[in-house]
Amino acid sequence: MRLPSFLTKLAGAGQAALAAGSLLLVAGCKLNFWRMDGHQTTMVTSGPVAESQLHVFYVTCWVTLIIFVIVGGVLAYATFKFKARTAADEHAEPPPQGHGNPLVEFSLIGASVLALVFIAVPTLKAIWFTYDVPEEQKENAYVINATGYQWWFKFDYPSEQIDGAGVLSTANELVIPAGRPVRVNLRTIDVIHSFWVPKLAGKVDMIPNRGNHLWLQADEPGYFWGQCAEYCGDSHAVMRFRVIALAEDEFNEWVAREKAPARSVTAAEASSSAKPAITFASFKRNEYGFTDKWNPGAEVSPLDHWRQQQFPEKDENAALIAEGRQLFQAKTCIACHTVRGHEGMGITGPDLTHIGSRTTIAAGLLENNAEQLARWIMHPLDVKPGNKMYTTGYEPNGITISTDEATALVAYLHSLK
Ligand code: HEC
Ligand SMILES: [Cu+2]
Repeated sequence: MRLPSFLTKLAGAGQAALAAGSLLLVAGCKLNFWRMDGHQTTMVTSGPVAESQLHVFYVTCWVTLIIFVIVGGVLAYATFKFKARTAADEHAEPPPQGHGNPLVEFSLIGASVLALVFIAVPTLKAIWFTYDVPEEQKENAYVINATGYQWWFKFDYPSEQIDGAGVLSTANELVIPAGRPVRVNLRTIDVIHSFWVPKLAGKVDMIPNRGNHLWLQADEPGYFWGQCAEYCGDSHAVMRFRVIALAEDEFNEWVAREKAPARSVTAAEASSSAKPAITFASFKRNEYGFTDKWNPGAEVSPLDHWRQQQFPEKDENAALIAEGRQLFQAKTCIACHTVRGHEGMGITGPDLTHIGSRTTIAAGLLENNAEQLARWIMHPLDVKPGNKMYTTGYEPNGITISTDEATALVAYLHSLK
C-alpha cells in the first residue's frame, strides 16, 4: 500500500522541522554554554581539584559524543539507504540475514574496551589526585575542620589555638589562604550533608559517625559560592556558604583579627572608628551576574566588599550597641551563640564573635546588611523554613523581637567586627 502523498509530504516537513529544531537546540546550547559563568558553575574553575574534575567531564563528553555520532550516523545511513521507496519495495523479500560476523563483533568489542580505557585512565588519575593533598605538598597544606549542621556550616581552624577558648571557630564563611592546598575534614553533627564549592572542588558527603575529607586550592584570592549538595531537610536548598581565599599576608591578618575576642565599643571608640564608604545596593537573591559585579554601578567585587566589611561601621552608636548587648542576653540569644569575650556561650548556633565582618547571614542566604539582618532576627522562619533558631528557640520560648529591639541587636551584631 502506498502512503497518500500528503502524508509523505508531511513526513518530509516533519524531518525538516526536526532538523531545524536540532540546529536551534545546538545553537541554544552554545549560547547557554557561553553564559555558563554563574557563581556556582563547574565549567569555570579556580583551582587544580575542580580543574581535574572538569577534565574528566570533558573527556567523558567527547568520547560519548563520538560514539553517539558514529552510532547515530550508521543508523541514519541504514534508515535512509534501505528504506522502502516503491510499493514493490514494501512487499519485497527481506535481504539475506546474516548471523554474526566475527570481524565486526571483535572490532566492536575492541572499540568499546578502548573507549572505556580512554575514559578510565583520566578518571582514575583524577580520583587519586582529588582524594587527598599530593604527598609532596602535604607539609604545606592548611587544615580546616568543617561540620555540617541543619542548616549551616561550622568551620574550625585546628592550627589556630586561642588561649582558654580552644581553637578558632567561625561559620558559613570559610576564609582560606590562596595558592596553598587546604585539607577540609568533613564531619556532621546531625544528618548527611555534602560540602560543595563548584569552582574549587566537590562534592564530598559529611556522614554521621564517619570521618570524611576533601582538599581544594584556590589559585588566586577570590570569593566563591558553596552549597550543601545532599538533601538534609527543610532548608537544604538554602544551606549555603562562601569561601574567601586571601593572599598569605592578608590571610594572616584575618586570622589575627579573628582570634581576638569580640569588640567592645565604648563611646570614645565609637566616634573614632572609621570605615571606607561603601556604595552598594542590596542585591536580589540569585541575581544573574552577581559574581562579576557586586553592584554594577559601584564596581565593587564581592571580595572587595568582603574586605570593606572587615572595618567598623562609620557611625556607631555606643548607647544603642550597649542596649543590643543587653537584649542579646535578655532574648536568650546567648544560649545558642558564642560571642567570645562577651556573654554569649552557646554552641548550637553559629559563632557570632565577628559576625559584623561577614558578608552573609543565615548560612549564605542573605546579605549581611542592617535591613536583612533585622529581617532575619525578627522573622527567621519566614526566611528559612524549619530553622533551629526558630523551632528550638523562638517558638518554644515565645520570643518575639520588635523593630526597636531589632535595631539595637543589629547595631550590636554589626559592631562585632
Ligand atoms: C535555640 C538556639 C538559638 C537562639 C535562642 C538564637 N539563635 Fe541565632 N541561630 C541559631 C541557629 C541554629 C542558627 C543557624 C540557622 C541557619 O542558618 O539555619 C542561627 C543563626 C543566627 C545568625 C546568622 C549567623 C550566620 O553566620 O549565618 C544570627 C545573626 C543570629 N542567629 C542571631 C541571633 C540573635 C540576635 C538571637 C536572639 C534574639 C538568636 N540568634 C537566638 C540558633 C539560635
Ligand atoms: Cu545540608
